[in-house]
Amino acid sequence: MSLAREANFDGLIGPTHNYGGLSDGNLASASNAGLVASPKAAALQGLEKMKAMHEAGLWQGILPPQQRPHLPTLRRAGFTGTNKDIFEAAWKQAPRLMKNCFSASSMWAANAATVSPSSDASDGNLHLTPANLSTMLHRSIEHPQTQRALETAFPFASVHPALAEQSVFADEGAANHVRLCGARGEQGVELFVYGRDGYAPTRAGYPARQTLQASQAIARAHHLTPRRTVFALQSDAAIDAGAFHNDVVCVGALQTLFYHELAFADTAAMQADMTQAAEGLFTPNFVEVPSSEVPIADAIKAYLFNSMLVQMPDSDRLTLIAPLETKENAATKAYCDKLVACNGPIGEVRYVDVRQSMRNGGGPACLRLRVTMTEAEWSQVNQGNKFSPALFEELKIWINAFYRDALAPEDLRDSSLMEESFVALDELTRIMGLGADFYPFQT
Ligand code: SUG
Repeated sequence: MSLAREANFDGLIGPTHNYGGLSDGNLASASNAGLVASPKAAALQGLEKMKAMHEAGLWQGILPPQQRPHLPTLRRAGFTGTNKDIFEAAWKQAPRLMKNCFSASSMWAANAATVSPSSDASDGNLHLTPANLSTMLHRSIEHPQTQRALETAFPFASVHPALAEQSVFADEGAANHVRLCGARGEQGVELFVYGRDGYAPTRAGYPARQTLQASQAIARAHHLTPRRTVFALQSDAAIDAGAFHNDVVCVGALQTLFYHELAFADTAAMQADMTQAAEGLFTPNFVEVPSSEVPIADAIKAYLFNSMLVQMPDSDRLTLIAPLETKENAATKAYCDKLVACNGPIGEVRYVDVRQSMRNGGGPACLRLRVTMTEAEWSQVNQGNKFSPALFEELKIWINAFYRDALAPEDLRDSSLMEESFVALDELTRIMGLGADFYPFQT
């Protein structure tokens, strides 16, 4: 067994963060559409969360934002000429497409990829598959740049291409994937949670974004051991209540799976399958939150489960890093108080302010991609992708210099936003050591 730990790689929030109302089935995105966003406050909130995790002694990484507007998508849609020509013609002829090309959605790094640590893979490699995010237009344009970002950050790992961009293979990454284990560097059990069979007729209600076929393909590509791999169906009730990803109603770490009573279509089967898959390795600890204590509407509004479940150094119980909204909701606050008072696996709840992201349906867990690595692997991660106090200071100055305090929907029509964003990202490639032609606008 090699020493291994879990790192959180957070998506640095980009300069075009705005409330576009682009995600059907994501209640926060729909209800906050058109609000004035603050890209500066958003990026600083994200950065403070990273700092807090780093200071707590956890491994912390950073993934860079993507180029927005995404001109390659506009070129594929027939727009030609200079960047400014494309910008102006696209706003005139295809304003909805343009709004999609402006989203800073790559901040939600839990959707960047599915990750399997080397201890789970029979070939002994760390595997990452960028998510095709094919259900939502604004997210479907992320994966080529995500792949580039992951190859840069993890030069030693097997970074696979995204799955076929088609409904049968719709994939949303780690937001629908949980890994449990006895100890980080040991063989674990990977739970893939899907919302639909890709070959079945489309269900009524909100879209189910993850298919069984996508999950199975990733498990195969990652060389996972079938008897240590579990597939479980999300419940329609959860999706229709606004759980567009499973991580809105479920989070797990080490032996503990913390989830809402309504998260799974068949909870007893999920428990039995997990217990069987973990046989000889560890005993899963299921912490199920009943609707009678936390109605699903409160769980989703307050994002209780979209928390990070981490083990702080020197602590034998887990810590839940929850959004402030969880503290402000009577039902979720009461539940958290009870959770830490009893002698269960979760011993502490800390609250963080990520309100700018929350208004688009992205809590603390959405903002990070978990990557379990050995110390040898961590030492090979690109230095510029690792959080450090010096990088924090440099990024804070960079954000304060380039990001707007306020961004209203009509501000997206101003081509100077594109220009200043590209200047900012160009500077970021230097700060993070990402190489000279990292973004499409640089080539
Ligand atoms: O895909 N919101 C994101 C939120 C992703 C949250 N991630 C996890 N649960 N892991 C989404 O729906 C809204 C963008 C807008 O409306 O402007 C958005 O894309």
